[in-house]
Amino acid sequence: MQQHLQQFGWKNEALPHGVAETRIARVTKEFKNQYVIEGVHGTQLARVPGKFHYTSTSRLDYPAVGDWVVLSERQENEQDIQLVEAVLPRSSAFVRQAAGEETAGQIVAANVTKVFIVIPLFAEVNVRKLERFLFTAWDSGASPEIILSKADLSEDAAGQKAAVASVAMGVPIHIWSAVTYEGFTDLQARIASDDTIVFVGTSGAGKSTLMNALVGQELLKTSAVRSDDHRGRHTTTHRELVVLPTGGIVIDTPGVRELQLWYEEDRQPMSETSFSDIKQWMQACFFNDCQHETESGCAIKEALATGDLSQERWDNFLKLQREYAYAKRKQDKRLQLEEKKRWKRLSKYSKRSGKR
Ligand SMILES: Nc1nc2c(ncn2[C@@H]2O[C@H](COP(=O)(O)OP(=O)(O)O)[C@@H](O)[C@H]2O)c(=O)[nH]1
Ligand SMILES: [Mg+2]
Ligand SMILES: [Zn+2]
Repeated sequence: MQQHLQQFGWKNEALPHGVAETRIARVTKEFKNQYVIEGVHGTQLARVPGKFHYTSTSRLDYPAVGDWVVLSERQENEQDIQLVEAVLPRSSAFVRQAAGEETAGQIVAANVTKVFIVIPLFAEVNVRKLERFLFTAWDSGASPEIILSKADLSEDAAGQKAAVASVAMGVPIHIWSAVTYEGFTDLQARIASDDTIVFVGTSGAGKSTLMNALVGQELLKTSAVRSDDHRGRHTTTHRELVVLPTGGIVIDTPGVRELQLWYEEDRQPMSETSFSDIKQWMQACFFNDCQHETESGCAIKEALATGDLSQERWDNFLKLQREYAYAKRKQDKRLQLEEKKRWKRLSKYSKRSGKR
C-alpha cells in the first residue's frame, strides 16, 4: 500500500494527527476545477470543497501539481467524490507570477527536489533569460540544473556550454540531443528514485521530448518543428506529473514566454544564489554601504572596468532586483485587499452556517 505512495515520491513524512495513509494522495494533473490524484486507490479525480474558497487567502493555497493532499470521500448522485480537505505543507514550490494583469502567484510545481531548466541550442543562448530561470529555481527551494537541448543543431555545443557556465555559478550543465541521444545516460544518472523534477523553459525547448525519452515512450505530446525557427508549437497545455520506469518523478510544464518573478517572503537574497559572484565583489567594496555608483574603492565598478563582471550581467542583476521589489510592493497591496475580502467572506459564511 505504502509502496504505491513511495513510487510517487512519498517519503514517509509524518502524517497529520489522525490521518490514515489511505487518505493521502499526490496531485499529478491540474484542470480548471479538478485534479487528477494518485493515492493507494490508484488514479482518481478530486476537487476542492466549497469551504476551501472561504478559508483560502490566495491561489497559492489551492492544490497544485506535486502537492500531497488529504482527501475525504462524499456521495453525490450515487457517486463517490474525492474532496481535498487539506494540502500538506510543501517542501518546495516553483512559483511564478501568473499571466495576466492580476497579481497572483501560480505554482508551477510543488515538492520538487530539482528544477531542470531546458535551453535549446538552435540559436544563441539567451543568457538573461537563463539568469531569470536560475533565480526563480533557487527561489523554489529546489536545486537547479541546466540542460542544453538540441545539441545536434549547434555548431559549437561545447563553446555554448562554456558561455552558460560563466553565469551558472556552479549549477550542473548537461548537453543533450534527442536526435543523437548524446548526454542521455548522464541525465538519467541525475535522477534518483526519490527525486521529483520539474522541467521548465520556453515553449519548443524540447522538454516533453526529453521526458518521453526518459519515460521510454511517447507519453507526452510534443510539437512538430516549424522549419523557420526549430521552435515547434505549443502542445503541452497542462502541468503533468509522471513516474519514470527507472524510478523518480518528472513534471512537464507548458512553456512560458516570459517568466515573471514572484516575491517570496523568506527567500534567500539573489546574491546568495544565482548571483553569488556579485556578492563577492560587493563584499570587497571599501564602503559597507557602497551603492556602486560614485564611491571610490568600489569593487563592482572595478570588476566592470576589467571585464571580470560583464555590464549585461550587472544590468540584469539590477533589473531583476527592481522587478522583485516591484513584485513585493504589488503583493503587499494585494495581501491587504485579500485579507479584507477574506474576513468579509468568513463573516458571511459563519452567518449562513449559523442559520442552519
Ligand atoms: N533537432 C532536434 N529537435 C528536437 C530535439 N528535442 C526536441 N526537438 C523537437 O523540438 C520540437 C519541440 O519539442 P517539445 O518537446 O514539444 O518542446 P517543449 O515545448 O519544450 O515541450 C519538437 O518538434 C521536437 O521534435 C533535439 O534534441 N534535436
Ligand atoms: Mg511540451
Ligand atoms: Zn561598490
